[in-house]
Amino acid sequence: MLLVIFVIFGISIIMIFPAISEAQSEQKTFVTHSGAVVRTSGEVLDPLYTVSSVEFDPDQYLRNFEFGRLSISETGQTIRDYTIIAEDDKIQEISPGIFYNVWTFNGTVPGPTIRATEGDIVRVHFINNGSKEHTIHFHGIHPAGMDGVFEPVGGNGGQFIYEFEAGPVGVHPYHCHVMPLEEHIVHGLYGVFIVDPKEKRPPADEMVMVLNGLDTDFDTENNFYAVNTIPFYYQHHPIQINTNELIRVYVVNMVEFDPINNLHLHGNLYRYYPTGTDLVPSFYTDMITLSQTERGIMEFEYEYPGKYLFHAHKVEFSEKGWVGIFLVKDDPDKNSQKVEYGT
Ligand SMILES: [Cu+2]
Repeated sequence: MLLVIFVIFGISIIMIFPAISEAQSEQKTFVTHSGAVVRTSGEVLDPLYTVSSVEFDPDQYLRNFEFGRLSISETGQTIRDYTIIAEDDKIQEISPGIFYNVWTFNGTVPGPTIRATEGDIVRVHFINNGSKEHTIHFHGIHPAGMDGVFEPVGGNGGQFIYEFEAGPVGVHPYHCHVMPLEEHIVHGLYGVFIVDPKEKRPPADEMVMVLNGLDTDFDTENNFYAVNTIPFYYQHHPIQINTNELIRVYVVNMVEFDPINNLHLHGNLYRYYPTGTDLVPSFYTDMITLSQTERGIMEFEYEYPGKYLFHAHKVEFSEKGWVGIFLVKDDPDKNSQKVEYGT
């Protein structure tokens, strides 16, 4: 009987105040420049141009390396062909309810991690499907004409082929170099380029961490910080590793606006190779400091299982998203599944 009264009461409330039940799922509706309609109950930052949105999986990005399409030159040199497409009209939900207009290489921020061996011919087929001019500027050694600075590639299908010999050994960023540079980088046009030594580094569980920030209110200060774009992602989805297994992290700092960033590992220390150019580590530490595009390789093993934090020791950054967890599992059989690379 009581239930019936409640149901009748509930229905009459909805009949008298129909807006109440709708208000809870109220959505904003936007008409984009292309005429498409977007609905969201979240905030929308920066103009929307299209409805295409980014599908970015930080778990997948973490251990994904692109070795290119392989061929051999007449002189016997390995050629690696990659295709990178720039776009500047994607929408990404970078935090629950926060939608941001990201500029992407191959549809994501960061763009693909491309990988070659020292001395290979790297050939990047660049297509600019954005509305603005873009380029790819690789850090490393290459001819002036391949530097991605003075030859902006026009939007709406402009093309350029970057070709150079991979080197030096290490981990290098690549990014768009069109002015105003800050805008092009902050919106997400960057990625990682790894050059392996001819005699490979020891097998390891390898991963890429791009430290980045998001200025969502355009006041040239970051509102969010992250490792691999999504704030707090690896805190909610800990990175699973094994005890006594060699872990190798390629870390690149792409945070703009803030002069420095840093990386602190809990319950452990790592061997650190600045820029990865030397095969002998320079430091044994739990703390590195990185300025813009500074990068390096960290190597470590965990002896004891459990959860360990890694984060910016600049506490403001970690509290705004730049924090993660390694979940170390005791799995002695895992050694047979070590990641092979350089093929
Ligand atoms: Cu650009």
